[in-house]
Formats: sequence, structure tokens, C-alpha cells
Amino acid sequence: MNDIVTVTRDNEIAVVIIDNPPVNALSHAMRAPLNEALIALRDDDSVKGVVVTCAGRTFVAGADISEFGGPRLEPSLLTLIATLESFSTKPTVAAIHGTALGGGLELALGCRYRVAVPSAMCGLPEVKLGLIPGAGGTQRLPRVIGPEKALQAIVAGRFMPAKECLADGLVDAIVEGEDLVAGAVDFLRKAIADGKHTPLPRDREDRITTARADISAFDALVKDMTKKARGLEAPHACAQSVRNAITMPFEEGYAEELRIFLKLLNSDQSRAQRHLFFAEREAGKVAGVTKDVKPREVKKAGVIGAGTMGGGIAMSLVNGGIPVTILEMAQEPLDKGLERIRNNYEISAKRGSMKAEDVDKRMALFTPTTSYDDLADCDIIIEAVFEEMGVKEQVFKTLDRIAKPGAILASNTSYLDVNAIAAFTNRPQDVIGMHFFSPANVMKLLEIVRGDKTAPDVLATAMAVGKKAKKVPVVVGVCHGFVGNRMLAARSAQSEALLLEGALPETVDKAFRDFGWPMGPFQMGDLAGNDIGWRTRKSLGKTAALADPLCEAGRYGQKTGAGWYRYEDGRTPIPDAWVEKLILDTAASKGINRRDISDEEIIERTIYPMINEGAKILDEGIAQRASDIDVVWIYGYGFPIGKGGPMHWAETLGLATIVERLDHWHGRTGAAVFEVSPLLRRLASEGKRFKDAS
Ligand code: T1G
Repeated sequence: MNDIVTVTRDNEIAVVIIDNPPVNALSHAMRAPLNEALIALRDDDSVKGVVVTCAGRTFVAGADISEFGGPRLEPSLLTLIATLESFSTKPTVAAIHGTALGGGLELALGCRYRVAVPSAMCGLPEVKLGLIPGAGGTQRLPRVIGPEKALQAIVAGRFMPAKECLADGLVDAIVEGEDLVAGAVDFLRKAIADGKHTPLPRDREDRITTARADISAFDALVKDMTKKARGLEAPHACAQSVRNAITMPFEEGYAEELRIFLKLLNSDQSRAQRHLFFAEREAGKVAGVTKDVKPREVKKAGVIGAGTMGGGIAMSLVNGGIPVTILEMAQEPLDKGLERIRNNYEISAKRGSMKAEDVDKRMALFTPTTSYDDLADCDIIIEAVFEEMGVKEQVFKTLDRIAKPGAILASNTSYLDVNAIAAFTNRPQDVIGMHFFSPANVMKLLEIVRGDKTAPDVLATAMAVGKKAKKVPVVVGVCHGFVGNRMLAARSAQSEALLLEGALPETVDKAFRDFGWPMGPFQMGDLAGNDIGWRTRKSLGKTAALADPLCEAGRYGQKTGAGWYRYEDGRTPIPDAWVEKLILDTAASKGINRRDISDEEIIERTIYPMINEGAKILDEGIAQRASDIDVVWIYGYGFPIGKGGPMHWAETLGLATIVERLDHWHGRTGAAVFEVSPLLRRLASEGKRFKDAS
């Protein structure tokens, strides 16, 4: 077992090396020996300066998040930083590679100097965990780079590249070449020889005096930075703590920061966001795909379909650096598709989210074609053709004939049976589902549908391609709608009943927005197009008392200027008397006496059935773990991150409560969607959590 902290000497300079894989997180096992080593070096007169650096791939990436919620063990990070700051005349320097994040950057701010390699990044991303920096970051960083820049970095949780850190004074020098430690030792020797040491970050007041004089500009920036907080506490708390660095003496601001940090540490929102941090990483661990399963090489991809989905998928692959041959059977839709892609890139360039000169570079990675034969040398081919099994059969039989051996054949189907699709080929082991979410070049979720015969290395390749395309891949099993859409069906099963019994689209959507969703189901339907569901219902021989007449009246949603709402400016939903009349007349024709419907009832009759369906999905093995289901809903449907996903939120609420209310609504309505899953009932009765199910 290697030592977590070792000390080497370069004459009068001591080098403290932290080695705590995988990211040198500040676990207690690391803090104790580090503090001892620093105290010994401080008190050793033969030592004139100390370099603090890390082995492995990165400088300290923060506190050990897995320790949160446990006892706070001394030496804390605050104690460590106090030790560093007690090196009065003996200068210290943090030598940074990889990412100095959270407590790691706070540790570095306890040093007198910081040097970094050109590729290094620094950041205080605690806000993404529902926290604020809890070891002086909101008090020291404003004193080093100024309160406005500190506010922007901390509220956004942004990683700052080394060049920017140098320009802002957060880093004192960039160390070029191979040897960071040698560079840091040289830097320190020069600083010692110079004899004029810069003040510690905590002692620099010059960078905040102007803000102290007139805080209105800062407050205006706070308003701008926190307007997208959408119900999350941490962004506001971050801003308040940085503001305290302007208005309070250091010690007071420091104490207030710790108070705020500890309060957030014990909040449901932070527990939810920390859950999601690990859930996203867990989702990348797939049964049967161990570390020694190597992905197949993907140098070239093929996409069939240049429509909204196909074009978006092709863009996300190209954005990940994978050249794409894009196929349409006729020139006109192909040209239209490429034009839409170029237009999307030009809009991004105008918005500044990509460089203008990159538009042509990206477009050069597309090879348009109207011939299947041009897909023959692709390593992976993803079809985004019409959602109809007959069409899929055509496509996969053709692909089976033309694709090279070992090519991965993927379907973007959103609910069809991937095993049946694989059976159209003689290579079912190479067939997989890759369900992107629209718009595919924006939405991060990628459901990877594992067929019964899908080979492990095909799974590993699809995961790797997904990550390269900057997606969050989650492996799901074969069933109608996989995980996301199957639970979405459960969430909307009671929508019409709620309208007929007394709600209106705007009251249901408001209850959803108040819950934290970006928008409610009716506004979402108008955005996606109500005609999609209408076509599916007709193909399945099903009807809907309200949605059918709505579509028969041509009210598909935004694209037709009206749906559940009317749209005078094309996008702002306005409650519409036509819809209210349809609801009232239909309810009357069914002899329903309408009544007031509370927000609580709306949530219980939509979100609770979704959780129940999630329990069934877990029980059937369609999802590997409950946290995977949370990741699907956060990245695919905008479930409020402050609630951690449907399954985490259910556990926070208490599974017994969910079961009691599902039973209540089953008694009231008899609707199948309220029939409690046996797994959910068992876990609730045993006082267990979903993770106890596996
Ligand atoms: N604590 C514990 N484990 C961590 C960790 C952390 N801070 N960071 C990463 N891991 C684990 C992760 O779960 C995974 O484990 C492995 O390391 C590789 O991570 C007091 C309170 C550093 C940019 O928020 O952003 O300091 O799955 O897959 O893609 O103010 O990890 O292998 O078992 O993400 O190369 C603030 C969080 C903490 C940084 C590397 N710091 N980490 O990305 O690898 S709070 C953060 C990251 C704090 C102070 C406050 C990324 C990374 P496993 P990975 P990566």
C-alpha cells in the first residue's frame, strides 16, 4: 500500500507528494498525515520552502464527497489550511496538474503561491453538489481574482483553464515542459531569493475595496447569475457568501461561510445532488462489461436519416469528432438535412457557443449520400428511420447485407423491440438500441438498449461512442418504451382524468412547474406535437376523450399555433376558452361533476404512478439500479435536480407514503396505473430503500 503522503527534499526545499487515487480527494486518511507532514516541515529550520503536489492524474479534486453526511473528523480541511497559513516567513507553493477543484483549490489558496501546467484547470464546483465552498473559497478567491470573477466562477461552478488563472492572478506561473515539481522548486527558490513574498490570499484586501465602495454593480451581477437557479438554494447561498467577502472582515465571512456550508450539507437538495454525482458515474458500470472488455474501434459512423433525429444524432457524433456518412434515399431531404445542420452550427456560432471558423470544419466531417453502399466501411451505423417495424426490417436486412463484418448496427427506436430488430439480421450480437432524445444534438441522455444477444464489446462500444458524443449513456433492457418513455406513459395516464374531474391544462402545468419541472405535460405536448401521440393511439386502436378531438381540430400544438393552449407569438402558452369548453362539454357528456383538484392530488396522480412504474422496471431488470432510473429522468426529461430523480425523491418522501397514496387512488379510481408494484410494497413494508432490492 503506497503512502498517501510522502516528503522528498531538494536541499532546502521540501516537496510534499499526495497520492490518494483516483483523484487525490481530501479523505480523512489523507488529511491526517498531510497535516503532520506540513507541521514537521514548518518547524524544521533546514526547510526554507515547501511544494505541495500530487501523484497520479490530478491535483486534489476536492473533499471526499463519499465522506459527507458522516462525522466531521479532525484535522479538517480548515485545520490543514490554517497549518499552511502558519508558515509565516517560509513560502509554500501548490504545484497543480489536472484539476484543482473545491477543497483542492481551497488547499492551494492556503499556500502563498500556485503554479500550474498549461493543461491544468481550477474551479469551485460545489454548487453542483448543492453546496457552497466550505473551506474559505468564497472568502479567499474574491481577494485573489476580484469579487465579480469569483462570483461568476463559484455560482456557475466553472472550471477555469490555467491560462485564465494566470491572467487573473489565481496562478502565479505556468510551468512548461515535463517536470512540474522541478518547475515549482525553481519558482520557489526564486521567490525565496527575491525575499519579497506576496501576501497570503486571505490578507489581500486590494481586490475587494472597489466593490466595498459601491456594491450595486456586484448585486446586479448576482441577480443575473442566479436567475436560472430554478428553486435551487446553493446558487443563492454561493452569491451571498461571496458578497460577505466584500461586506465583512475575513474572519466573520469565513465563519459565516462555514455556517452556510454546514446548513446546506444537511439539506435534501444537496443530498439529492450528491446522489446524482455518484449515480451518473454508477450508470457507466454495466453488468458483464468489465474493464477488460475493450470497445471496438470507431473511426467512422453512418447515420440513416437526415431528419430532426438523424441530423441531431449525426451532429452529436461529429461534435465528438467522429466523421459521419449520412444517408437519405433522395437528394432533396438529404440537402435539406445538411442545410438544417449547417444552420444549427451557425446559430451556435452566433451565440458564441462555438467558433465561427469551426462551422466549416464540422461540416467537413459529414459525407452525404443516397446510397447504402457508402455505409459499407462504417464501424457503427445508427438508423433513425420511421418508427414502424416494417421499415426497420427493411433497413436492418439491407444493413446485414452491406455492412462490413464487425460493424455495429444500432437502432434509434424509442420503444420498439430491439430483439425483434436484431432477428432481422444474421448478426444479432452486433445489434443494439441507441435511443437519443430530441433534440439529439442537445439532450444529454442516451438510452442504450441491450438486446438478449448483444455482445459485451458492442455494449462497451456504444457506451464509449455515447461518451465521445458528450452524452450520458444509461444501459436499459428491452420493453415497450424502455425506461424513460415507459415511465412517461405512467406519468400521463391520469392526465385526461384530471382535466375531466376538474383541472385545466394550466393548473396541471403550474403544479408541475411548482414541483420543479421546466414545464408541465400539456405545454410539453404542445411543444413536441400532440399529433405524435394521436398517430400512435390510432396505430394501436386506442382513443383519448380529449386529445383526439383536440387533434381532429388540427390543434397539434405550437407548430399549428394552438393545442392545449393557443400561441399568439408562436411560443408563449395562453389558456384557451376553446379547450376549456371541450373539457367542460366532455365532462358533462360523461356525467362527471367537476371539483377543485389540488396540486398535491395532481402530483400524487402523475409522479407517484411514475415511481411505481420505476419499481416495476427495477423488478423486471430493465434497469440495473434505481439510480440509473434517476439519471434517465434528470438528463432525459428535466426532473428537478434538487430532488435527485424520481426514485431518490420517493425515498426522501418515504416509500410507505407512496404506497399509501397509490392504494388510496386505486381505491378511488380503480385505474391500473395505481396498482402497487410487489417490489415497492415489499420494500415499503420492510422500511427498505430501492438499493436494497438488488
Ligand atoms: N470525492 C470522492 N470521489 C470522487 C470525487 C470526490 N470529490 N471526485 C471524483 N471521485 C471519484 C468518482 O466517483 C469516480 O469513482 C472516480 O473518482 C473518477 O471520477 C470543502 C465541500 C475530478 C473532474 O465536485 O468533477 O471539495 O466511479 O469518473 O471524468 O469546499 O471526478 O471510479 O468509483 O468523474 O476523470 C468538490 C468532483 C467536492 C469535483 C475527474 N469537488 N469530481 O473526472 O473521473 S466538495 C468536485 C469531478 C468540496 C470543499 C467542498 C471529476 C473530476 P469511480 P470521474 P473524470
